[in-house]
Amino acid sequence: MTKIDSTLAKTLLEKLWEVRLFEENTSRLYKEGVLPGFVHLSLGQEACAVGACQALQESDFITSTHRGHGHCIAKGADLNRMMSELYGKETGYSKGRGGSMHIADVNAGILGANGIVGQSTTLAIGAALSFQTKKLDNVVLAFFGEGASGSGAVHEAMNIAGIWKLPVIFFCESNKYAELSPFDVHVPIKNISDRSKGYGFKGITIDGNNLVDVYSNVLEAVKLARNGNGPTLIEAKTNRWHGHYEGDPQKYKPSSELDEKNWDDPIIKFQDFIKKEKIISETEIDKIKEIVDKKIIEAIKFAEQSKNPSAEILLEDVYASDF
Ligand SMILES: Cc1ncc(C[n+]2csc(CCOP(=O)(O)OP(=O)(O)O)c2C)c(N)n1
Repeated sequence: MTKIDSTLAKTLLEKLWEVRLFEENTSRLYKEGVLPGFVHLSLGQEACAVGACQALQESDFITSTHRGHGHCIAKGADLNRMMSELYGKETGYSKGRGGSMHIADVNAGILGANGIVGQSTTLAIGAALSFQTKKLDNVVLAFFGEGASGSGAVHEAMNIAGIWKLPVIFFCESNKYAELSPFDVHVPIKNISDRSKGYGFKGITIDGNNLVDVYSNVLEAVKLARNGNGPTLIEAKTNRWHGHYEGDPQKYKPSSELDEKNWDDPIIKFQDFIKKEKIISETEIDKIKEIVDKKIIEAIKFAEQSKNPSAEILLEDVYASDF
């Protein structure tokens, strides 16, 4: 098993809490009517984002989805600019014009959240082809959902990636539902990972709520890709605790899944592991959460105090206009 030392454990736990607390606060602010637009939260899926991104280097890229806060945070996006974007403020990643699904930071290797389901994989193979052509050893990890996996775009991306042995990791967050449709309504097989056989590369299904499993399996896939051995499809079985979007009444879920007592919490799982293995002390574990709590409060303050975009800049960054 991959060794988790105390420095790594602290980093991982801090990231897990950053994702959790950023999104819990987003949920609250959305309910309070503070945040405009639409938000899709990944609460319950934190181990996927954090484990996968930790296995990458800073110069590697990710492509993300409509449920992308966790991916962006885990890959190193700035919490203040992210929160500002959600508030629609001019200090946000897209100057407040895009909101939750328009967070990108190329310097941090984040090629963007993406509202077009499935297209994270096509963007990823483009970036991977560029790395391969330039003979760079960087890799690209594409996050997508099991719903996206049924789209033509994902099939085409995997097919080309298999033929050209592109340095890409296809990371499917298999969270049981695509919008309101349960897995078995739109997927005719038990595991999405079985599809990799059709593209000529390795596929594996893992416990997406187990951070150590996610991290070690992505490390393995990254090693293959970096060494010119092509893609891996990793299907991480996980749970989306909230609705498809905030405000979704979730009538399609059985009541047992809505009961918090039954939630398989990836953070508790990881903390239990750290305690059992005596990697860091309980006091340190508690301190990490307190530190992150303050960071999120700071990010909210930063967003609140930032300016709304002025009307004068309405036509800036617009590529086509009649004016
Ligand atoms: C090309 C495209 N088709 C349909 C939609 C509408 N849509 C938004 S999210 C979603 C389901 C995505 O499910 P999945 O890929 O499993 O991701 P999850 O929401 O579970 O994270 C759909 C169909 C879209 N945004 N883009």
